[in-house]
Amino acid sequence: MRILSGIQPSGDMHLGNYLGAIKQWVNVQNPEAFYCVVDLHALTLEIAPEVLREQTLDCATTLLACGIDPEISAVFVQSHVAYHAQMSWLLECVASYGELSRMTQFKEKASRKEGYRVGLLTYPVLMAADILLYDAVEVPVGDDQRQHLELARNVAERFNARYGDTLTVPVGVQPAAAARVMDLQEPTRKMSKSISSPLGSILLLDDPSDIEKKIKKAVTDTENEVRYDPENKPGLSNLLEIFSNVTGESPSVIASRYSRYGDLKSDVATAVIEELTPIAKRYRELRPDVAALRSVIADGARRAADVAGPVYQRAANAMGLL
Ligand code: AQP
Repeated sequence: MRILSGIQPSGDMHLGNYLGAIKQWVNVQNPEAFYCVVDLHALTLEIAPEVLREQTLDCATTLLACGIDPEISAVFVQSHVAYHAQMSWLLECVASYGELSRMTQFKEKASRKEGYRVGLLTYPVLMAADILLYDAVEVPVGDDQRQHLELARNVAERFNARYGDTLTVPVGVQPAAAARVMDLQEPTRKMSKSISSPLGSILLLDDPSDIEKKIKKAVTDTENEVRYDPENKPGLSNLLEIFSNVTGESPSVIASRYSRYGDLKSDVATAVIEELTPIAKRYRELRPDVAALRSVIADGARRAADVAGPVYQRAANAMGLL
């Protein structure tokens, strides 16, 4: 099945990226799956060129370390396939200013900085281009991307209504548990590369002792009943969701086995450490071989361009470009 998803090289990858997105990518990978490091998106916020370069390679390495097999799925860097930027312009002429300015992430990020970049407003259109260029049927993403995915669907439907049936309308797919992993210190906010505090996010390359410390210090509540209740007990429910994603059991069933927060935290820490240790090990093996990495992403870009080129052409023709 045709699948497309992406990740920004905007910082160190965390447990939310893995449980909400990358783990799903591994499970559904197939020769029609395209996974990209969306470096153009990372330019919407301040980022030093040398940092972006390194983080793009870090991010590609993480995908491989998590289990994406480049012999099966295509792993590539967004800016290496110029159709993304070209398609984005076509779609900017289909999307409306009003719908972009209503995006929650835009409002949040724009409110934090005066003189924000125009790309911060238009980035969801670039994301729509990323998806629609591949005729993606499914887009496995975390819950935080639900609104952007809806925009991609609306833009595709509007394009088709205006210019004839041209683009595939995709659906978003979320994991059963931990679709939105919350910050461990502020459990009403999602764990994020660009915003979370050091104690609030578990990084994929954290040492086991740090993972244990962060989970033990995770903010819960002043009650002592272990219960899955995201509204009233967001911190505890977040830990139960993480545990559920790792073990496959439902959060409520897990909760019923515990009477003390401390015991639950210990077991969550053990489960997360077991899940992440092989990933960190593989990452450390792969990351030094930059030539091999570059060869993987060059091959991925060729495969991506073979698919994206004809779709771009279809859209350009439909709009009347010569
Ligand atoms: N907390 C999360 N829980 C579940 N899934 C998540 N994703 C991100 N955070 C969580 C999913 O990871 C994929 C890549 O998203 P991203 O690169 O936008 O990740 P980020 O950590 O959110 O990065 P930033 O730089 O901090 O971006 P913004 O500011 O946009 O949040 C996506 O599938 C996403 O759903």
